[in-house]
Amino acid sequence: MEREALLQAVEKELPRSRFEHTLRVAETAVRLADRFGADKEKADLAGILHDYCKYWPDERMRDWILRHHLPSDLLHYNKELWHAPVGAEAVRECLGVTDPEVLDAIRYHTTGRPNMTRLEQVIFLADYIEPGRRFPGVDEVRAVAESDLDRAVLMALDNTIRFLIDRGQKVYPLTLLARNDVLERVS
Ligand code: DGI
Ligand code: FE
Ligand code: FE
Ligand code: FE
Repeated sequence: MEREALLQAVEKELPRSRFEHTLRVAETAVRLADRFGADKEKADLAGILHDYCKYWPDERMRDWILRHHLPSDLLHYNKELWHAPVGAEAVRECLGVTDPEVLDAIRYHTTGRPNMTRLEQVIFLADYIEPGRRFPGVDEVRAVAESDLDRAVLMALDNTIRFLIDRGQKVYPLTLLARNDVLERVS
């Protein structure tokens, strides 16, 4: 599918505000890719597609996790995590996207993981800092993202983990592993 057709397919799945978030993530991801040496075309594609399943009903996502043998431990964690791995499967099956780097960037855009590729970091960070985001602390992450990809990813992970702890919520183990890993790598 061409970019324009993919955009139309995504637009059909999302409310207007979420579609606009998607466009801002793609734009931000291309800028970050340019800055930190990731593939700009893949960053654009992964940005466009990353939230493809965000508005699928929980039951439909649960069904995909089971039928497609996605990690079933996800079912015991926040439902907000499901749209990322399900999204990777869905854009492959429904939209014919085959690039494994793009699919992994979608798959890990919410949790992160240890040893993230540059493209995965770029999508993870673009989703966090796109100009529509208003989290506490996001401006500090935006400033660091001007020059240090690992450190900006670490700050985003720290903020998210703190946010979850403050609300008494579970943290998915992969997010903790991602944080430990990037902590070791920051300069
Ligand atoms: O889909 P978006 O709203 O654009 O952003 P996302 O895919 O990063 O977000 C989902 C939310 O998931 C994020 O605000 C925090 C929440 N969440 C719940 N449990 C976890 C988690 N995020 C991470 N990284 N790890 C968790 O265990
Ligand atoms: Fe998301
Ligand atoms: Fe299948
Ligand atoms: Fe998003």
